Amino acid sequence: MPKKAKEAFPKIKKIGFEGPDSKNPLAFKHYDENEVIDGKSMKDHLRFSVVYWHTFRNPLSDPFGAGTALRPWDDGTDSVKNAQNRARVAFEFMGKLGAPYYAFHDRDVAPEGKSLSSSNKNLDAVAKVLAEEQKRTGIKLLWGTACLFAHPRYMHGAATSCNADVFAYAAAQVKKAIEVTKSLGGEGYTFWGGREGYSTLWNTNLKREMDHLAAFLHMAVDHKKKIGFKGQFYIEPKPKEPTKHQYDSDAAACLNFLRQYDLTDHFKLNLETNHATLAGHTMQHELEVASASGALGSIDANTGDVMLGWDTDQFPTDIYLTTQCMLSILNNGGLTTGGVNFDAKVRRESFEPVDLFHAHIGGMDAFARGLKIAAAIRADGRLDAFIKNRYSSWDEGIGQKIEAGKSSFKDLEKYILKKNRITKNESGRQEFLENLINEFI
Ligand code: XUL
Ligand code: CO
Repeated sequence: MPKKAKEAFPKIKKIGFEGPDSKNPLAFKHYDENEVIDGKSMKDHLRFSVVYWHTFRNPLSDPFGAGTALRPWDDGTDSVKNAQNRARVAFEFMGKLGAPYYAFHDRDVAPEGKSLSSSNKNLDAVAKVLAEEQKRTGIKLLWGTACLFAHPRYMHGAATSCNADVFAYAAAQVKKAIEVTKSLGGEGYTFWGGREGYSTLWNTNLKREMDHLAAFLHMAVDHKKKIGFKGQFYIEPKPKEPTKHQYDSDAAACLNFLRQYDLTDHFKLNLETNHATLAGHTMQHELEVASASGALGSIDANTGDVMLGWDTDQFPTDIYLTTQCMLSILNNGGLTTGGVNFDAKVRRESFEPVDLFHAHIGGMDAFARGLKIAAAIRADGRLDAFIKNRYSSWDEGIGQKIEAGKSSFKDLEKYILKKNRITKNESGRQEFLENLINEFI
């Protein structure tokens, strides 16, 4: 029988849907998990997920000061017992919130031991509680991952370390993390290249490091097959932080890497808003790039701050952003194995436990609105019809011939010399379309 823990949030009941007129900060105004949009419930469209590392492990420190987070259930030790208790608290939180999924790094849920085998033992001991709590609540694991960046051994990277022993250690750690993810019924496994990059090229053999990263991922694919893990593998792009340049810098770089090393069949992308911004892209750009290659897998939902240039990992509240995300996702056929995973943390000043609820409720409502708006834009059809018409010269005549691969420079020269004018060149109507989108927001 799973142990019933003392409630960590005794004053907070299950968060319910109260509709847009509600003034209750502990209620959803827009996310009604049962509301059906385009034939699917909101719950199934959005597949919300809570991240263990920020929500339960982030002390809310910054480079200038200590952590401020008040977490009364935490006894302040790095013991397995404390980790097990925290796991039960996490499930109380997720259950009350109504999030169907969660995600974790091995070292968030269980403490690092003095040796790899004691770390593995700690992980097994906490995974046992995670399994019990998953069973009790019905909450599922969206994806697992390994923390290959916090311990000093990974100072030069993990799979791209200059030291082969570190590569071996990382491989063993990932092997275990995939096995634990499988045992918990995880629907995916994410590779974010924590320190897979460089701080200076003066000391770096870039080609050799990229080859090693590919070898590492091939071994992960082999192990996945060997143990029969059916979850989806994801790569999560990020251009910098902690290193100056991360090899998985953006969606296009990841796709190129996967193609170069013959890994495209085994990976999809897990795209994160604030990582897109750091790369100088919009999230919409990253989603469209991934989608164009059939590689849009999952999203880490957060946002940066326009005035700050680093990875602030804030909860997303901007309806334009969530609309863009959901439009790309719906156009891509929805999230299948992936989810909307809140890789976000409350501000250092928001140190009370209730702030964790406010933050997630806000993010879930913002995505619910984005979903409804995106579905309405699609049902309206004007945006789609505009784009279709914009490319209509490709649906007939010379355009059709080019797309079919049946023309050459010589043919095209002949064609245009004869025609000697260009037809169907119309306005891009950006302002008109921006106004159209605003009709729905
Ligand atoms: C770091 C980041 C990670 C990954 C998982 O910026 O986003 O938390 O999502 O390793
Ligand atoms: Co992330």
